[in-house]
Amino acid sequence: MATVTTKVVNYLDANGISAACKQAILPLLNPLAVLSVTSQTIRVVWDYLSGAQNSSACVGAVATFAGGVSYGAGSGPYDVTSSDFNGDGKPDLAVTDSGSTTASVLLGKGDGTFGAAVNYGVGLGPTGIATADFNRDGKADLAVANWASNDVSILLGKGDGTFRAAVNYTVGTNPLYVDISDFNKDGRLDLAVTNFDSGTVSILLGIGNGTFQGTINYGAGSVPRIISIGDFNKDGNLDLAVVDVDLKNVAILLGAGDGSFQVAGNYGVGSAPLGIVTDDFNADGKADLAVTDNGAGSSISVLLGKGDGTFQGAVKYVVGSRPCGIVTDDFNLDGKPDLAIANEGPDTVTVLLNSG
Ligand SMILES: [Ca+2]
Ligand SMILES: [Ca+2]
Ligand SMILES: [Ca+2]
Ligand SMILES: [Ca+2]
Repeated sequence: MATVTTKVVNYLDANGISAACKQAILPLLNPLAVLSVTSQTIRVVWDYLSGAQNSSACVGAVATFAGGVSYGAGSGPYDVTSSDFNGDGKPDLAVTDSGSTTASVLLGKGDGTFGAAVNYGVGLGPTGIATADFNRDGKADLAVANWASNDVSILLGKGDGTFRAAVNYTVGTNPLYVDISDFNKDGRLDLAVTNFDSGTVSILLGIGNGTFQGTINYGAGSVPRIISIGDFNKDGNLDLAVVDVDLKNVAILLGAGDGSFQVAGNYGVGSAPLGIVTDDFNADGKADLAVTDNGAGSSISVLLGKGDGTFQGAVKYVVGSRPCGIVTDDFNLDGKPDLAIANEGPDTVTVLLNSG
């Protein structure tokens, strides 16, 4: 990212947005965008990007994020993921209710609106949530990290928008975030979970039928928060970049390709790192990282990868105050990955267009 253009856009009416920013998500995904999760509601916008045919139209579309709609979820909605749970071709939402023991599913109507939430039992104080097809039946399933019960709930989708009863797997202390990939390259999806208060990442290898092998924990610093997955040393094995809010760095855990990981470096990224994404921002074929600093700096750090699992020092870009969630996508359709950052202070989104 040699140079960037900053475009700050106000979104929604600012009520309660900052509460939502604590989760490092801002999936500006087609065909809907989930902007935030407040104390009792989630807010979504529909996709203003689809149909944009040129860069100026598309950037203008980003600036029209003003049309937020709120939907009731459960108690203390924390994180959200999206998939087509009932197979009607329209994306749906699943939200963790951190103040209770449920995850809420809201079925999309395809016009940017959603039906009423249906709650499914999970563990205590659910935080992170992710979706994929764990049992390979073509129906989207859910994985939920449960902060207060120190486990992960797996809910297998029935394909009609409903889910089977949760099966729980013990992880570390206070799991916060869950992500999904095939770490041991057996074609079966696995889980990576950050354990906020045990300084570890739990890896659960999938068996492919919706169940998982026993949890294996890997040291990942002090207070791991969010994970971004990529192949940072270009060996064909997936690696982890783990944001540590206590050590104020990103830990790189290189994968051996068998589901095991080893810390291979740490990189300072500001005073209170929070959100992280990976992509090849400078088009050199090597995966890079972008990390928000939720502290006083009003900046994000971009770490350019060297392709061997190491990274150059952080280059900072000014955004709004207290940036939290970050996503990468090609917002102006020029083939280069851009960044969108939710700013907790002013309740804005900064879009950094990649001109590098
Ligand atoms: Ca499934
Ligand atoms: Ca696997
Ligand atoms: Ca690798
Ligand atoms: Ca790169």
